Amino acid sequence: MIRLFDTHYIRQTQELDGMWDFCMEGFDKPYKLPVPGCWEQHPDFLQYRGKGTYTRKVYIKNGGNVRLEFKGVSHTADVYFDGEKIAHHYNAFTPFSAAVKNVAAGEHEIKVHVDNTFGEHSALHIPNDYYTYGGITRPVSFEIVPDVYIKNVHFTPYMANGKWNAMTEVRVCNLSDETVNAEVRITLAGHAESGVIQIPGCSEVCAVFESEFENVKAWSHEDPALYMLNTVLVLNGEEADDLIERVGFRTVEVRDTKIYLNGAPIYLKGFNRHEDYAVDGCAVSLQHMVQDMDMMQDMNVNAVRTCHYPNDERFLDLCDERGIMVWEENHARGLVLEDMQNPNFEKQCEDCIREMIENHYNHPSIVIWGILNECASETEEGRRMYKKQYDQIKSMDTSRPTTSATCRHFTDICLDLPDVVSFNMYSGWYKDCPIDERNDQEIEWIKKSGGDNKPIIVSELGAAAIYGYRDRSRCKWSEERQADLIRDNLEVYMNDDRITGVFIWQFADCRVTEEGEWFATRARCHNNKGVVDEYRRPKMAYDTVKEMFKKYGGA
Ligand code: ADA
Repeated sequence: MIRLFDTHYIRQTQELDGMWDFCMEGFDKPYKLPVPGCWEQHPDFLQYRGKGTYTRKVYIKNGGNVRLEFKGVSHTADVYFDGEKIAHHYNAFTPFSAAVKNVAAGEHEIKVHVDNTFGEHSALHIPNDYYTYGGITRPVSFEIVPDVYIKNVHFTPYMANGKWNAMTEVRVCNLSDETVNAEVRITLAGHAESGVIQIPGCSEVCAVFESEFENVKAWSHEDPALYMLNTVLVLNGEEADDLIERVGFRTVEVRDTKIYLNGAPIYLKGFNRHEDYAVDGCAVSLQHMVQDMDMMQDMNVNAVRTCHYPNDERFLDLCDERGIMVWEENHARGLVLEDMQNPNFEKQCEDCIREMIENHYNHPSIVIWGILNECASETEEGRRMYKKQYDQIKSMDTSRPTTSATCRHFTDICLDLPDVVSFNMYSGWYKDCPIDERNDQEIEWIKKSGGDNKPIIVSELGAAAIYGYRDRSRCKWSEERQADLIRDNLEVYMNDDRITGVFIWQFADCRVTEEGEWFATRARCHNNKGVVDEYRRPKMAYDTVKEMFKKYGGA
């Protein structure tokens, strides 16, 4: 399943989930592996960091233009169609597509060379406190599109004269050499509009609709109202293509020290959640996504942070449906200046931000875009790159605020750049210090260092515990200590009106790489700060969070 709703009624589309042929580079032993999936789930590839090739056949009944969309390949893909290279993509966490014109009816071959190796070619997937898996790890769709088809639709809601309005941008792509006239029709909640556009050969044109809507409800945490936005492309009087999006009417603004949703101040309370599950790797199944969501909602969250990369759209669809507000961020974790000076870094970040916003723009649940978790924001060169990425986000989307989670305490020189200032703080775990005093120091420094009069989020707080390790001494690594530290931290942060949100690190234990100077010191080669373990078995802190999020922070 690609999304939690049908995205086409007219366009021919087929999902390529299932068993693909696989072979590891340099070996001709044939395997069959599931897609989506990680090769690490197979006993022969538990720790395999290398290259492999996935292959499958597809049958086309009538000829046409083929469009392949990969929602995620970890971490680099080279895609071949009948032996011709049609796509190259870096980054496991963003989708990419490729079109092949005038394909004949009959059987065809798709081959995907996948690479999850580390090295200079990979500036973002590096040895880290999460695992870079290998495989076609998110769903794949196969479509037949007309010469002129709908590339994407972006919906930007806003309030005007007390009524919900929206700008709808429909990007249409013309694969043919000829100029084509097309009619674009949009319908939402009984409202219908249409317009005619002319698309020159081999180009794209954007049709823009400005609409006022009657009888629609706002999207909110308490009442996440969603609407289907149907876009149809009419060519020569025939309905030739369509795209269905699901949207919500809501606005997000930053005013002074608060974040406002639909004009009301919000307090974000939730978890940092890695896409990692014991038996799935990063190819988290829908069932396990739903289980994660059910457990987080059982703990009374209203938000989630997609640490540290764009998430699977099915999870974002779940957040839309459940009213869970999302901090989605580009792919980066803990990169020092030397890492950011990798010659591939800036392009790989730029591509990730563009693909994240282009593909996830319509999710009402996404209320903030984040960048560069704990990267080199204490350096002038780092500042240049932070500013470049914030500017890129604003050039694509002015409807959402920006932020970045810093750990450059007292040295960060980028706090003036984002709309919201966020900091990661592990008082009581990495530093035995009074939580409230350390919090006061941090906020006073933030206010003097460019972050004055901005909303502040504690983007990480937490402690580790080994599941099942109970100790009446409440010593470090016991479940008791983790519960105590999370309680003590939340007591401070959720009772400080200078703070507008908290994200606990982290929802579930996750696998980390054995490579890297210190990750190997992680017990079990896992980051053990989850309030549930990688099998989603709750630790004592689960009930602590459930109680604290019920007690504080509003609905
Ligand atoms: C950092 C980082 C997280 C995780 C955490 C920890 O704040 O942002 O990804 O590594 O520390 O567990 O230490």
